[in-house]
Amino acid sequence: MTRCLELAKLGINHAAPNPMVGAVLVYQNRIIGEGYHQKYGEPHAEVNCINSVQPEDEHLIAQSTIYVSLEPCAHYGKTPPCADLIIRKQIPKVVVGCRDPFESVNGKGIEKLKAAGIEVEMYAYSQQCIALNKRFFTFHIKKRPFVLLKWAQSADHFIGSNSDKRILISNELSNREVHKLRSEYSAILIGTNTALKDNPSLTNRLWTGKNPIRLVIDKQLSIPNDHQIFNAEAPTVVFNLKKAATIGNVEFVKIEAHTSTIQQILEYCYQKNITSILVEGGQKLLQSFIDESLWDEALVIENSHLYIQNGTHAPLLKGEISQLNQIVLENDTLTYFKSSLNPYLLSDDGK
Ligand code: AOF
Ligand code: ZN
Repeated sequence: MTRCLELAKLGINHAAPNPMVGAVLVYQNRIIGEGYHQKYGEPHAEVNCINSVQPEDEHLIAQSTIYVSLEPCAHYGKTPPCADLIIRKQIPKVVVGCRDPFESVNGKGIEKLKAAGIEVEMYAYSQQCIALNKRFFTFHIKKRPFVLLKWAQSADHFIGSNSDKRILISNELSNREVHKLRSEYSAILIGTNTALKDNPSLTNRLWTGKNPIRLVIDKQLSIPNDHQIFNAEAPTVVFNLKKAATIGNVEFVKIEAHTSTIQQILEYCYQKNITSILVEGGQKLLQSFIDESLWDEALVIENSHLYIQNGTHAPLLKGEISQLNQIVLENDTLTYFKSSLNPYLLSDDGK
């Protein structure tokens, strides 16, 4: 199963909105096949695993055990059910990493295998498998995307100064870490003031992999057309009070004035199969996610040498939180916090 998880992680940049899944076929303590879910819409881990078996080993499949980090699927989606494939190949035993929370599967894969007389063993350390797919699990169980809040603060806990001059708080190494996150998350969200003040492009330039979809709140449509967020490098969604339209790579989504803006954004993401979002500011937007208890993890980057003394205070995490891990990169300390309101992420494994 450890090998399954290693394989699964290779799908980090392309599997979403699907989960990362790995599979290993074992005949008498020898691995005769391995595979993982490489890309959304393409074959599942079990298919790639079984297809990888060398012709001279094919006769062993019906005497092997298949390990899969997620319950084999039971539904016809973009691909046919993996449970059917396992039954057809007459694999006598399946070790399942964890149950699939997706409504069309959710135990039905396991039932199907058992009904066909296959021995199904549930992996003892299923939390490791769940943690790997924390975004996918949160999306299906909470019916909203996984939310990571991120900000950089000075040693005295300010995220910006009072002057118009932009102060660089984080350093090159921690910026790279953020770009890695941008490659892993499906979307990135900012508020109006951040867009106007910083004119960010929100693309991933310092890491391999894709750009996230850019989400911006601009209720009065005050962000100029030539701002970087509208460049052609990634799709952009503008949540506003005035119009619904699609112009090139920019979609304008009309929201209601009297309902929570972030609830409406999360609902939009759920409908569009956007399983995770990275919230990069500003202070008001981050604080509203905290106040509405709609966050899963927070990444706080603190520059230990910088004192701003006067400016915008960093958001304040409240409620039940715990520290996940900490990385020190030159002057910056990156601390990941976890909201204990997400019961599906009980373990810190797989981080
Ligand atoms: C598996 N093995 O490797 C993966 C599974 O649209 P489809 O056909 O690709 O189905 C997507 C769903 O299948 C996804 O939401 C999840 O429930 C499951 N993913 N299942 O047996 C795999 N990636
Ligand atoms: Zn499948």
